[in-house]
Amino acid sequence: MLNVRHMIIVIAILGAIAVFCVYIPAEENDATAIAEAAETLNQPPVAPIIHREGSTVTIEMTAQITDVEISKGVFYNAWTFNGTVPGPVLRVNEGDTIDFTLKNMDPNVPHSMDFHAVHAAPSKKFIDVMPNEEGHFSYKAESPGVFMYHCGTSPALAHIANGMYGMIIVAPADGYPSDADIDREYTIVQSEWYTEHDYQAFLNDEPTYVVFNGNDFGLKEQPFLAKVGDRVRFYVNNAGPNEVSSFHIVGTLLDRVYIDGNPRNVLYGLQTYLLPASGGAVVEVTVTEEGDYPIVTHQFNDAAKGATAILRVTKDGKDTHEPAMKH
Ligand SMILES: [Cu+2]
Repeated sequence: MLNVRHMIIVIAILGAIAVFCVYIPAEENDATAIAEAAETLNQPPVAPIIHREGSTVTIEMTAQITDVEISKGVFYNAWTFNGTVPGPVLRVNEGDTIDFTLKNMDPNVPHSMDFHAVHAAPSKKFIDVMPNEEGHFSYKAESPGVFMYHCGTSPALAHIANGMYGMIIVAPADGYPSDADIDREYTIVQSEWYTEHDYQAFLNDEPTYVVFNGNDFGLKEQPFLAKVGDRVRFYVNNAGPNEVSSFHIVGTLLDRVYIDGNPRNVLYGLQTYLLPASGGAVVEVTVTEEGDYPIVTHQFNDAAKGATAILRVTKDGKDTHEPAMKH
């Protein structure tokens, strides 16, 4: 038999549990619930449809749920653009009109598109596209550069941490002053992976992996390649959502950095360039000797969590297929 004192203790415990539940932010409940609803889906990647007519570029992308390999044998049930993380690299020219369609293949969650490359009223042009529907939007790309795009549906933190981001390059109308010197070009998107669909981990900024181009192994197994003496251009973007990137290439200097990829924002001879969350840059380097040049974020806790790539320099620019240098 419970006596009165026991009853009071039980009621107090139940009350405390009730109060605790009430104080879990609604956002967190929403994010967890919608993630659980989608967890059984694995939709094969759908290629984006991109074509140009004069100065109008038609781009059709999908929001979809796809498993992606973030470390060897480790898969994340990601929310994606077109089934890859990062999403496809988009290239348009300064002055182009982007005629954009987002098809939402996710049966459970609305998604949206926020292009950092355009002027647009977010409440009209970056709005949610409901499950199994499509949204159509038109923008002008008036500023050249290297920009992030991402899903901005609330809570944006969950949509970005789950994989919905990528890079859009708006090529300057008159090019970069250094165009004629460049021998090859590559793209790098830095981002974080957290415990799968764990909104609290996203909030706490506790990434399990920090990666270049979506995983911690691809750019070590298949290094970027260059020939001795080449001038190499990297289009870089830091998708975050939470970390900054101290972008650094071991064994060379950043001869030129165009901040956010705008040719008017040029810096010379840097050792490291700081990319804020969402920030981009065009980074140009010269490689003078054969060998492996690690590319890192110089925040070495993040480099140790995966954000390392290799630029392999050989006599003929072909891969030696040797194991990559560790850093
Ligand atoms: Cu989304």
